[in-house]
Amino acid sequence: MSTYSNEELNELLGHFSVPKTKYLIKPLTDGLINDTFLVYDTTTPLYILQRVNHLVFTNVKGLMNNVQQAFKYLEDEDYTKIILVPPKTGGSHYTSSTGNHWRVMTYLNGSTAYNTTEDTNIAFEAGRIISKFNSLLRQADLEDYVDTIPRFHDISLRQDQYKSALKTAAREKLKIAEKAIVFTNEVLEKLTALDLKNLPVRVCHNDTKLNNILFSKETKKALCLIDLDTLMKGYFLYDFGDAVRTIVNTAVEDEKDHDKIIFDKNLFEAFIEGLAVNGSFLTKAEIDILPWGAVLMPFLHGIRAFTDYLNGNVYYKVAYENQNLDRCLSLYNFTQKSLNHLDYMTAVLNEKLR
Ligand code: GN1
Ligand code: MG
Repeated sequence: MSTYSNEELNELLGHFSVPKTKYLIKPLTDGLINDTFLVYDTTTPLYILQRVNHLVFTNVKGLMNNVQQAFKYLEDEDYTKIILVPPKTGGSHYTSSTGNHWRVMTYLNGSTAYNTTEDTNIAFEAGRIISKFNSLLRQADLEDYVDTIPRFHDISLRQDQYKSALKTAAREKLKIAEKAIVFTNEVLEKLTALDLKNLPVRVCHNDTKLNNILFSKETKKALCLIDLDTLMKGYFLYDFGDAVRTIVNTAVEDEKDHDKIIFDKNLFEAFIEGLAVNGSFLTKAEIDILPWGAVLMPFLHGIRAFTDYLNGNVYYKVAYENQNLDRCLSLYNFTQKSLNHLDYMTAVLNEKLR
């Protein structure tokens, strides 16, 4: 993350409609793309200040349009609202003299997020809030949403990017990643054969990992989804798969000890029961393909991390040289576990979601 002093951050925050005082501003380091800070009024966290990475999100205006459009529908007694704090000059974000785009949101005090869980109540709550989110957005008009990252979850695009990275990668990297290359080719064959054309296009979150869900610290109820940057048109199986890969897998995304990577059936079933609370919006064709979402999404993130490893870590933030390879291998391990559980997932979905 780029480094900013407390003074610089306070100066940036001063461009927004917030009470004038000196805030304490601390970085949050979970995201891999944007720079995120938590703003405290000495001890109470009040706002999130964020720099949108415009190298990844080249259409910041479109992105902010999508977020604002969606906020109109994300109103419900079972869904906690987050408010975008406008800049003093109007609009949705502030562009600094260096060309960086900043935004401010209210922070939900008493909320928390989890990278992984072993708690079936959390898995249930995650399912409930994701289906609430998707069902609230059914009212949205697809035409109002901009494709800010075209073909974001398109496996053919990720395949092409991977193939070009292979061509330029250093030979020793190819040697280290030999097994991963074999697995990539095997799974690509299956996933590029999937026919998604008949699925309904919806406004999706497109990054529904567990740590993008806020929970109440006190009641452990899910409050809402955060990080709406990739909110755009998509298929529900994307949101489903991202949730499964982070809720049903009890290990973190870059876990090196693959013995810790488990497809936990209790968590899966609890998650589906949560989905079923608002689940009637799904069509038969969507339910039928959902198990493949749990294969597609860990694989897709795996191949993207792999590609970035081959390219020399130009996209994701990394804490050490081979972190993208570790992400890839861990995500591929879970992909295999989802492949082994396809029939099981179909049986649970048929029992609980129809
Ligand atoms: C990125 O920065 P973050 O964590 O919100 C990525 C997602 C991946 C995620 C991996 C725009 O999201 O697709 O799921 O890393 N976002 C983008 O954890 O590439
Ligand atoms: Mg994200």
